[in-house]
Amino acid sequence: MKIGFGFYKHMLNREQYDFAVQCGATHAVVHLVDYFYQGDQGDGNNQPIGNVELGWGYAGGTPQADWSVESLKALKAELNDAGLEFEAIENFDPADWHDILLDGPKKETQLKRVKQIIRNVGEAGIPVFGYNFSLAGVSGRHTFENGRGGAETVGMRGIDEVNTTPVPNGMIWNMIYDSNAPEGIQPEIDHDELWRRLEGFLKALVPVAEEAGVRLAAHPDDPPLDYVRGQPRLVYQPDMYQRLLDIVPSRNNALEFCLGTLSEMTEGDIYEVCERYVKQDRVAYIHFRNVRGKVPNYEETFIDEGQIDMRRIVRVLKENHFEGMLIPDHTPQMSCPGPWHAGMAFAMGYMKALLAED
Ligand SMILES: [Mn+2]
Repeated sequence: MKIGFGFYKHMLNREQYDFAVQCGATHAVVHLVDYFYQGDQGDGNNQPIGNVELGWGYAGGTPQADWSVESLKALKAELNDAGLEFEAIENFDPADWHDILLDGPKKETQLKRVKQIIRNVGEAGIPVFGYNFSLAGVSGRHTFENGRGGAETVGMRGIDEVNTTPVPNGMIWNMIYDSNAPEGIQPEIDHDELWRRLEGFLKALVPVAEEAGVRLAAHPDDPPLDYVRGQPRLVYQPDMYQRLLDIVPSRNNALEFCLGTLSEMTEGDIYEVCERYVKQDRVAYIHFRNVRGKVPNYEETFIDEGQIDMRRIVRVLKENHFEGMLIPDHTPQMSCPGPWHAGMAFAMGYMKALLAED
């Protein structure tokens, strides 16, 4: 197995790459769009864009991601030079696929655009592309000082207004893609309609991904509730991942397997769930993190503090010959001058020790 490190867009520099390598990372996951935070302190996580709980502002003010082959190859060369393999990109830009998610008028144009992105990613030699087919995105959580030692972490204490406030027109994935959209809220759709949209997306994209040598990897819904902000969710119980895989039976239709989110779900045994999907060879990579509780009452924890026995997960992975990458995804913040980096370094050291065991 490989140990990876995730870089947000504003972290794409040599100091951050060196930090990751010092933590034991050999592989990199890159976000070319900063969804959550725009930090200029270098510690990844300290300047929220917009309203943290109700959604983040777009991106109108930040440059669009550059998906050209040259730019991707240049980034790959930078990572390689620092000693990292470029294993995956995580997430499309809402500007590139909002009408695929919403079944809007630009859907066909945007399908062409995301197909070209996948071809470019393949041509640059990047083997995995993670995505989350979601309207409301990651939203509706609160921050608590509930990690060990009072560490700051995120979670939920029941359903409240941040989970039920409808998504306004012009917003997808917490980001405003059209600031001139008519006032009002997005029309509510049902689960069948959302699955129909996903089916169209996968049937169009997976053949392109196969040809490009790229594995599309789906993240489950975080938090895994049936509805968030008035819109349905796709994968909020472990079995729903199977439905997604069965739409197009291909190794290139794969999973960005988030242990934390899966363990927050109200059904399933996390070890059996892990074994079930790894056995099918459909797990592209793993968000290796821990939580305590189930939706709608849970919190993210330090890697050794939550309800998942991470050592047992590693045993399941080894028994099933999983060869892919693990990344910490996110961790509680630690009380020191580098809260985000300290949390990551702690998780990385723990992972490295687990993988070194027989
Ligand atoms: Mn995750």
